[in-house]
Amino acid sequence: MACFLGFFLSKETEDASFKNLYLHRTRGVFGLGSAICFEACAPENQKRIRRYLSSDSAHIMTYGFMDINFNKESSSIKHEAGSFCFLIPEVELDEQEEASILVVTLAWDENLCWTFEQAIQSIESSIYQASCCFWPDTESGYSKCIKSTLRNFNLMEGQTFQMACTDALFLDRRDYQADTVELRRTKFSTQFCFRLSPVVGVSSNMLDDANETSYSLQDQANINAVWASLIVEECSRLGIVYFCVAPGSRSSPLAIAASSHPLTTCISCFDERSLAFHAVGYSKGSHKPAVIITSSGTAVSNLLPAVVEASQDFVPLLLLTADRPPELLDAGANQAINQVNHFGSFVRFTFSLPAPTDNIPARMVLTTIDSAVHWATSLPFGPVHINCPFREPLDDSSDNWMLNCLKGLDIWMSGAEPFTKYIQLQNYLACKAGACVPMAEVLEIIKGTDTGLLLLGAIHTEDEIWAALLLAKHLNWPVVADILSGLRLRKLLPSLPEIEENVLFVDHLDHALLSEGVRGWIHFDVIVQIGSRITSKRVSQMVEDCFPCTYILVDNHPCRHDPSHFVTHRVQCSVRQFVDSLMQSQFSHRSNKWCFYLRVLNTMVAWDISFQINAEYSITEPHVAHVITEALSAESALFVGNSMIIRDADMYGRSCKTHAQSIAHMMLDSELPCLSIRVAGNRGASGIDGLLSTAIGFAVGCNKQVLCLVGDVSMLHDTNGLAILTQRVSRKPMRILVINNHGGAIFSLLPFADKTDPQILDRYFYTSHTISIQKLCEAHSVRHLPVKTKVELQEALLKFEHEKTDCVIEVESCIGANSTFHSTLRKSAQQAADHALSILSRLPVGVSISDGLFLYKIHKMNFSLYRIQLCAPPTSSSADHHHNEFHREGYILSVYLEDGSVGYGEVAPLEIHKENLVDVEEQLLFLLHIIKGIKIDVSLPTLKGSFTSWIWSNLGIMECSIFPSVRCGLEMAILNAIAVSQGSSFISMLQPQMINEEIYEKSSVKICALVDSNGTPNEVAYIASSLVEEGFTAIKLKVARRADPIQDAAVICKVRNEVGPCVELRVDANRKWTYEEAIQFGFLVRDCDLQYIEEPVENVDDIVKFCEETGLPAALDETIDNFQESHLNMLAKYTHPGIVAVVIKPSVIGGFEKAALIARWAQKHGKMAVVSAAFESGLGLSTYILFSYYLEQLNVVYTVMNREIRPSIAHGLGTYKWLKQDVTAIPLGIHYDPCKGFMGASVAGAIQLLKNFKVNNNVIHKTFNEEQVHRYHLTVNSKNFSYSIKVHEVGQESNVSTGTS
Ligand SMILES: Cc1ncc(C[n+]2csc(CCOP(=O)(O)OP(=O)(O)O)c2C)c(N)n1
Repeated sequence: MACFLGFFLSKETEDASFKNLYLHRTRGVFGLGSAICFEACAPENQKRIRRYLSSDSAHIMTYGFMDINFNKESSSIKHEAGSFCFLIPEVELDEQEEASILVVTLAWDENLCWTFEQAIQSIESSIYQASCCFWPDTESGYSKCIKSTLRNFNLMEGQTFQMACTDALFLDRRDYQADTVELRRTKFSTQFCFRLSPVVGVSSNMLDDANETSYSLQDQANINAVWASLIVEECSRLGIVYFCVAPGSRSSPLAIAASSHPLTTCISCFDERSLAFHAVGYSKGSHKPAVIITSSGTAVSNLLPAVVEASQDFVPLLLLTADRPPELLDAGANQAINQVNHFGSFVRFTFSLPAPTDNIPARMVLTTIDSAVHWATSLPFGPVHINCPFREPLDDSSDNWMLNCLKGLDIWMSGAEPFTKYIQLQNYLACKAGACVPMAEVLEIIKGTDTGLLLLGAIHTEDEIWAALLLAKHLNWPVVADILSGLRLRKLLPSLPEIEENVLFVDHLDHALLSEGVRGWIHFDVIVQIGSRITSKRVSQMVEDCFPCTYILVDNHPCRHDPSHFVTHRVQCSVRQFVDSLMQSQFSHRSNKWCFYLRVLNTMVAWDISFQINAEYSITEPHVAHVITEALSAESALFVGNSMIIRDADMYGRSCKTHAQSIAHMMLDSELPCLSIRVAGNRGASGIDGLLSTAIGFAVGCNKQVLCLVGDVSMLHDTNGLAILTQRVSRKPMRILVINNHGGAIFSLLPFADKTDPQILDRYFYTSHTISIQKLCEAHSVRHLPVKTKVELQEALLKFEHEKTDCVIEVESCIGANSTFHSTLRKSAQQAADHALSILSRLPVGVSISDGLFLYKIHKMNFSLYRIQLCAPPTSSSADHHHNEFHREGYILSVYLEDGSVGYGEVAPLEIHKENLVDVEEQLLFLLHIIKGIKIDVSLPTLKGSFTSWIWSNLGIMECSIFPSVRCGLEMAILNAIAVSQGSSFISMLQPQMINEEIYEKSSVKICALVDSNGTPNEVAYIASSLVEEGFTAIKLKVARRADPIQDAAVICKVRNEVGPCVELRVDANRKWTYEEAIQFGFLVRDCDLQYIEEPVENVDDIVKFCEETGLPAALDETIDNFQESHLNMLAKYTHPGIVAVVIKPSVIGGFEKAALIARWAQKHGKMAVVSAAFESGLGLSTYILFSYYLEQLNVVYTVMNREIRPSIAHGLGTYKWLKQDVTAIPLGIHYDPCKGFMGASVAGAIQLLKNFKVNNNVIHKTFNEEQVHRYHLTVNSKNFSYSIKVHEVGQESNVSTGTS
């Protein structure tokens, strides 16, 4: 019984080849070893066979051939009728559609030579062999690949074989005559190989050429072919199977050998430069060298750019350049140049072979390859060059050669190993865990670090990415992850929230460093950098600025990567080795405060970047970088081109949440959760050449769905990459996203751009063009999708994520707009960083944040129901105007901090709110109990998503569950409480960088009067003119309350007549008109110079149409109250210049944070952000006055940024006139401001009111304090399960209400 047998049957009906098997892309049966071998020999064999087959082995299959006689001694097979050779494999792997079945069969017979022990050993070796075949990356596994068997066939000439299979019992029952045994031709027997001994095998059309069933060195027609096939075979034995073949005649022996080898995958391109970059990409993706075969002459020179990139980025490559033999060099022969040492210092090894001859032992060819590959794959990895001269004949015409040049190759030929194996003992073993002195020193430094930074540069494998993450967690240092680290564009896993919680990624350090304050403040005493390259110049500059500090650089290559010459410790090892050596030590976590500061800084800059990008209606280049993570899954990898896109991705890329899915969804979805995204780029020499080709190679090498981002000039530089794209060699489909700004936009951001003649810039820097990328794609039959909007981009990325074809997505952009937007982003981020710094610098002295990141604790909260008298019913009310008593009800919240400070807030829903007083009371009662003991951190007043996340993470309330008026009141109370605690004011909380009591003293907020418009035109006009006399310069009139718009128009015309042209007149239709009515009104008041018409039409989709048709300005009000999804997404519909204002009622839209977001959007788009009250008391109004003032200050920033003049805006706080009574005795300071010339609310007055706020107990009807709460766990045990409910029992004994949480 022999144990070397092996076979493979492919089930592929289309495109089956042995290569597919090797690349794990085929289904089939794979067998190794023979548990039992059936041969037509002595009859006693049959008896023996029976012993192994019992009735329950009916499903065991046997595989083999009829009519062959296999002679083990001579290792040969003969055709012989009636003979056969069948086997039951020891290890059989059946790759089905959905499942893999592994069968192991053990058979032995003590009476024969096949003992139990031998059988076990044989099985072990078969399993080992199988694992090597299927996972060829395992140690030396590749060389054992069964494919090598194909190389050593020794078949009878001209004989064809048909492989068959049957179940073992069937074979056993019959006498083995071909005509009587009913053998099944295996349904997939068209492709098979069967190895009978180390040197004998049978195969069908596994080879590329279906007719070719055998191959041996002796068969080679001439010595060129012998050497070429030795080179290719040795490469394949070394695991190098990806060949990039450029056309040419001199290289034909190599091209033929590579393309006819069963193991190799070949790809070709007429352009050697693109092809070589493709090889670089493959090597980057697979971490194995690709081979490039070229003809002689400039074909070789064209490899240089890729060789330079490979050399600089430590990418292994093998260049096989065909050459003329020496006698044709320097003699005027065609296409002959000096190719020796052609790549100078950019290759790690170079050797010029002699022209093939049988005078030299062929072993020399093998040792040359072994040596070259050793150099390529030893540190520092890089390209190697073997120059290969060939004499004619270059085809496979026969030319005698002496077999004895193969002397010494017998063992090599009968095995599958490379000729020379290089063995390296890893020196790091000796240096583990501080055993070596320098590493001990590094450990000591890290242990003593106060403020450390972990800088992650380019990291190339998933394992190393995980190791880096582990290190970040272990050190608890802030992390700055470069775009090439794989951890910059993270996917946040709901199942692993602790990663983002425990590791502080300072993703936006680059933009935070735009602030001079931050640059002066930031300092690290130890920096550990993993991986050599850092994309951000500002981060690199910061590292320099930290000097003197300890700067430890870890990378496995030995080269100096220290352009600023600051590295103090250079650790040469892999990331894993470094992390392993550090994991055994414990480090104290001293820099809590430092981390907290950086977290606040990063969050604020991140918020601003996101805001600017999301609030921009049109698609921008930073937007592409910002959303790209959403288009990447566990199956994907990213290839980033050079110039702007890599910088944009590094600056504006962000992590994104993987969608929370239902269990059922998760089970059906094949997508695995992932955290990191592998990212590659050509940063060795940062060329814009060959990027497309590299990306395609990377896709082949890493076997992932690659998304490639490139600029248009880069794409045009490498359009021949499209020719490579159309050859789909065993890779997943790619998405290529080209940002077409019609030139090299990066130059517009350089300092000289402003000072250079635009024509010169255009021609010699941007190289502006109008080349159609679409037509280029068409020419190459590549799918093309143009993208002009954000939505189109999202759809295009999604659409092609699941399609099987490659595609080019072209995003339209423009150099000028891109440059302006980048500048806006930088300014805005810088302000955000300054803002963060001013918050942090105002932390009270002596505040301890060692127990976390919190400064205040809420001691308790209570709330009181107030009822105050109004002079008239609110304009929103349907109350009877003839009544003479009108009231307003609401709640005053009091939030007490542990230090005794109290802050007040108002919750007072009206008819315009969705919630009413009863709903609010219920929610406040709930809050009363859960808010006790909750901590508040200093970043809460930033109003940049801080409240939303605080409410969710501390109170456990989802954003959509808290009533808008409650949230508004809560924010008001908390901000006021912090202000009291800090001895400052609500306004200083929002803009700590601007605290200046003197300025507040002089400042006032312009107030717009509100007129209900009841009465005749004359009556209304009279009211309006009395308001003007009082000092008001802005009046809002309610309209759409009369029988038809003509009457409303008459009132407005009359008012305008009466108040004169200088008063700002606004009208508010509250969506009460049909489109036709609104148009009718609009035309009638065309000449009244209205500042805007608020919500003129009932159908909000008609508002833009209204502006266009009437040419009148409109404002949004109810529209923003009703937003369901992201505010910025919804607002994107209203960027039309006809919409000139947004009226923001904080209590209706859900608080100041949302109000600030909408106001910022409005200001960014040049619209007025008008704060409006909803008939709140003096408490709410004073907070709104300060909030309006805050928005005015933000507006000034835009005014400065855009060099435009924006007049101050009158805010909708005229409702104060309705207050006959108030919740406080302190009066609101609203009066005519003679300096400004308008009716204004004093900022200092509002500050004072809030500071000295005391509730007027006369208007309080009921106060709600914390009731007795009885907390306990209720455990419920049922038959099959048990659960526990946390119960909070609230209330009196007699009136128990129960809630669960
Ligand atoms: C081979 C090479 N030539 C020239 C350069 C200089 N260079 C850097 S960026 C750039 C323009 C790239 O334009 P594009 O690909 O459209 O990207 P964008 O600048 O628009 O982001 C050039 C010419 C380079 N890096 N590499």
